[in-house]
Formats: sequence, structure tokens, C-alpha cells
Amino acid sequence: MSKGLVAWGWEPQLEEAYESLGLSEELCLPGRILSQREDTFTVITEEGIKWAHPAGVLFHRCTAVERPGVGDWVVLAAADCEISEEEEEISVTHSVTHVLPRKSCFVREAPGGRGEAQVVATNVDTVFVVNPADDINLNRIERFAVAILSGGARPAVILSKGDLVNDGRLEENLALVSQLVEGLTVIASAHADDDRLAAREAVSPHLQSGKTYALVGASGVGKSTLVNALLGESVQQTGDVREGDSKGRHVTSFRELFPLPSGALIMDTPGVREFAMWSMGEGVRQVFGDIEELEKRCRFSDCSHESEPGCAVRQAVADGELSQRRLSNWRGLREELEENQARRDRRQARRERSQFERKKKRDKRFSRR
Ligand SMILES: Nc1nc2c(ncn2[C@@H]2O[C@H](COP(=O)(O)OP(=O)(O)OP(=O)(O)O)[C@@H](O)[C@H]2O)c(=O)[nH]1
Ligand SMILES: [Mg+2]
Ligand SMILES: [Zn+2]
Repeated sequence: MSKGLVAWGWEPQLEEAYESLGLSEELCLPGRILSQREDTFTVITEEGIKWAHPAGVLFHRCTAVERPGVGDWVVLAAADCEISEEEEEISVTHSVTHVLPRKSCFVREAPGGRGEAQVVATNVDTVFVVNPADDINLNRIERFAVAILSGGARPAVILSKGDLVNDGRLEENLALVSQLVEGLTVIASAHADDDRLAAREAVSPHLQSGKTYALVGASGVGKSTLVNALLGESVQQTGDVREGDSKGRHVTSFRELFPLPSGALIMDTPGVREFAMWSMGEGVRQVFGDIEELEKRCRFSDCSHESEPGCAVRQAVADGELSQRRLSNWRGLREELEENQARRDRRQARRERSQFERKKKRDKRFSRR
């Protein structure tokens, strides 16, 4: 039935998941979230674009990670009445009632340090980390790779603004970044700022029809410029970087999924200042597996790899087998996650305590009657 959705990445397992819900075809409609503004989703369905709010029940039932986000396959139900959003001149006619199982979910910790998760992109096959070729940040790329792999997607890197460095430096950086993760695809986008054709030629061969891709990275690295180059027209607004430090001005403020003429789908995302980890999962083993193997050979099982005798990790650094940079980045990640967990535990404890206090008050009132 959902043939028209295949171009948007609809797959047999989605069909199965949708069918197994046993919903009425008359009342419900599957679709994919293309963008989100506040709590209004733009959803592509067999019947074209629909606008929807999340159903209240969905909001209460789901954790932050489970709530619908851009890239998600969802089920829409017709809302009781048409809700008109005058400013946007759109008509919200549906509500999102279900989120279908995801094949991947790329999450970070929401800015503000309150211990909340933020879903960046779901159902993405490959997440491209965009990093300017003249300012390579290996630690950042590595952190992104851990989070992307943990979320079940494949990481790849685009070295943007290749025109700002000479060919020798570009080659060097390409080699350096390729070593970060086994089998990592690294694309050099070496073209002048306004040469869209060259940008398209550099990236297009890595995109497959029917697959979904996302671009992530700091502000001003050229994500939206690449999206425009791939689309062949200026759909996304782009902005100048600051004179002094080449930092961007956070031009893109919403995540949005675009269909490319080639049949692939690409998501533009807002630039991130700091990439805070949410969870490391499987990704850390894929990026830092060598250190985890070395660790097993330390004399003490709880070795902190600081000053203990018989430390295999420090020995590997001394022998030049492991770089101090990678060790520090791995250590930083682990510490960050321990702090995150402690913060989440404290939040949970606070929540339970206040629930308990409320219940105590209620019981007291009740017993006075
Ligand atoms: N020299 C050069 N400049 C580029 C290239 N790609 C993008 N730029 C410039 O970099 C600036 C920022 O580009 P954007 O595409 O807006 O960057 P962004 O990553 O989308 O930034 P945010 O939306 O803020 O996250 C613009 O002035 C672009 O013209 C490139 O390949 N070479
Ligand atoms: Mg942008
Ligand atoms: Zn050790």
C-alpha cells in the first residue's frame, strides 16, 4: 500500500511494523517527519504533506529519546478539528500517535547541562561529520563517531572548504582523519565556495538512492552550502563566518530532510557549539577497541592508567603504539559519561523524592478526613 513512500525510505520492516499495529486504514496514515518547528511536524504521506502535533498520550508515554523527531516514520491520525497556525499559514490537521521502530537514532545531550537527551536525527544510514579542511579537530570527529556508531548509523567525514588549504595539507589531513576509525570514509570537498558542481561531484558518489544521510558539525563549516550544492538550488540560507576566528553565526536553526534529485535524502542540521555525549554504547568499542583491549593487560583490574605499575596502556603510549591524544580523548569521554550518569541519577532521585513528598501530603490530608 505505501508504495509512494518508498522514495522516502519506506522499507518492508516498516510496513510490517505498521501492519502489526492493526490500525484502521481509514483513520490512520503512515508518513515520515521531514521537519519540525516547535511541536509542529511536517510529515510526508501517501496523500502529500500533512502538518501534525504530537498526540498528548505520546508525549507522556515517551522519554525524550523516544519522542518523534526529524527522520522518524510515524503514524498520523486525523485531529478532531483543524488547528490553524495563522502565522505560518499552515493547517495542522493530524496528530502523531505512534513512532515506528527506528533503524538508527543519533542522540546528544541537550545543551544546558540538565541531563536531558536530544535526538538529532533518526533513521539515518550515514551521518557525515563536516569539518573544515583548514581546522581539523580529531577529538571532535572521534566523539561524533562514537555517538553515531552507538546510535546504529555509519559515520563518515567531509573535509569541507578544501580550497582554503594546499593539496599537500589536504592529503595529509585526509590520511590523518582516515585513521581515526577502521574503514572510515573521508571525503575531501576541495572546491571554491561558490563552485556547486565541484561540491556535488565530490559528495554525490557517496550517496545512494533511497538512503538517508545527515550533515552535522560546528556552525559555519558549510553544511547548508553542501545541501544547496546537492539540491542544485539555494534552498537553505547560508551565512558568513566571523572574521577573527572563522566561527559561524548559527544560521540554520531547524533540522530538515530534503529529497535530492538523485533519490537520496539529506538532512541539514543546526551547527553545534559543543558536542555533549549522551551514551557511548557500542560505538566506544568500535572507535577505542584497542585501548579497551590494552586495558585488560594492566596489572590491576581497576587500573586508572595514571601511575600504577604494570600499566599496559601507559606502556603502549611509551612505545609509540598509542597516541597520548587518543588516550586523553577516550579518558575525557569516559569521565563525561560518568558525570552524565551521576547527574541523571541525581535527577531521578529528586523526582522520586518529590513524588514521595506529594504522596505523603495526600495521605495526611486523607487521614484527617
Ligand atoms: N571557502 C569556502 N567557503 C565555504 C565553503 N563552503 C561553505 N563556505 C562558506 O562558509 C560559510 C558558512 O557556510 P554555511 O553553509 O552557512 O555553514 P553551516 O555549516 O550551514 O552553518 P550553520 O547553519 O550556522 O550551522 C558561508 O559563508 C559559505 O559561503 C567552501 O567549500 N569553501
Ligand atoms: Mg546551515
Ligand atoms: Zn593501566
